[in-house]
Amino acid sequence: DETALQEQFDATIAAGHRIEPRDWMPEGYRKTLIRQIAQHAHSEIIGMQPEGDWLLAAPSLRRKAILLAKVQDEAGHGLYLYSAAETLGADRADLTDKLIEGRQKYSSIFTYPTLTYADVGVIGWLVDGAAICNQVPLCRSSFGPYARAMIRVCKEESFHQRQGYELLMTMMRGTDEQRAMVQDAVDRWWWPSLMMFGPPDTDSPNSAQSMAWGIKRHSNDELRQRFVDMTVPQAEFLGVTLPDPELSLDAATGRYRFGAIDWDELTRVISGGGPCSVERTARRRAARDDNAWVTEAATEYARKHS
Ligand code: FAQ
Repeated sequence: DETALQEQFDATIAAGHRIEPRDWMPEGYRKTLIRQIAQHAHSEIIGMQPEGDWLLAAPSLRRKAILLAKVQDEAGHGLYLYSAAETLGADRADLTDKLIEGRQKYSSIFTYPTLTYADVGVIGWLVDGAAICNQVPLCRSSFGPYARAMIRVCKEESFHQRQGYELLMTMMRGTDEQRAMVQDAVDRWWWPSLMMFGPPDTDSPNSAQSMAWGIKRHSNDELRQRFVDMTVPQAEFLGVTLPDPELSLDAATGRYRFGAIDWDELTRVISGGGPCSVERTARRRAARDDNAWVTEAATEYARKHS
């Protein structure tokens, strides 16, 4: 009966073991996972757009090959994650509809425009850096398919982060104009990168339950702090200034203090008011509609051969 199943589920979570798709799980656990995994998948797919905008304007064949590989990796991550959501009973086409209709979210970070090629480097360094901080603990998430997907995704994210940093190092060794481009990109992406970790713990409605279920392993603020601690020395080595006059090392804790985040901006962006919000979903809608014939043909082919 239900009580025994619930007890078994609780014991599995308490022992740090994995919940697998065929196991009984509370409806709230299933719904929370579908919400988070779908949002994560949508972020990967929408996240192809800001960098994809530079594919035809990459400064060299080498940079183009690297960027093409990275954007393709993001498509792969999205498909991986949609598959994980399907193991919970979600339907992929339905998830895409929800994204396009604004009923499901994607990461706030991808509503910002990429103005110069330095933005490609800064996305790799800061955005993939933040993604790694957030996702490495998800490799230990209590839901098996999500945790396993994260292992591969994190390996590729590490490569993405390194390519971004290498691109920025190259630009910093270049002309004054190139160094100014890097600094300008850092100025624009720093605060939005901190917002990727979500609202502060005092204002994060899902965190407590998600942590009790072992879906999330650390709070939003804890991961944000780790990201700052990791990134400040990298900025110093690179030779850029992070746009926060309050950033300072707390000698007692060894952690960096940082200034106040504009939470109104995050709220605005999450509710569809980001600089490129309209453009991002319109493009995803066009891709779905223009390519519908491919899906239909593939489905019909599969039907005939089954
Ligand atoms: N943007 O109660 P919480 C990548 C929503 S990395 C948009 O704290 P939760 C790699 C949240 O969904 C980016 N929405 O929520 C890449 C909730 O709304 P709901 C993707 C946000 O879930 C790099 C509400 O606010 N990574 O794609 C954001 O416990 C380069 C209340 O918040 C992931 O998705 C935000 N920043 O914690 C690709 C990681 N923050 O649904 C291309 C997995 C919060 O109740 C290029 N996800 N919200 O209406 C997570 O770890 C969590 O879902 C959090 C949010 C930490 C994002």
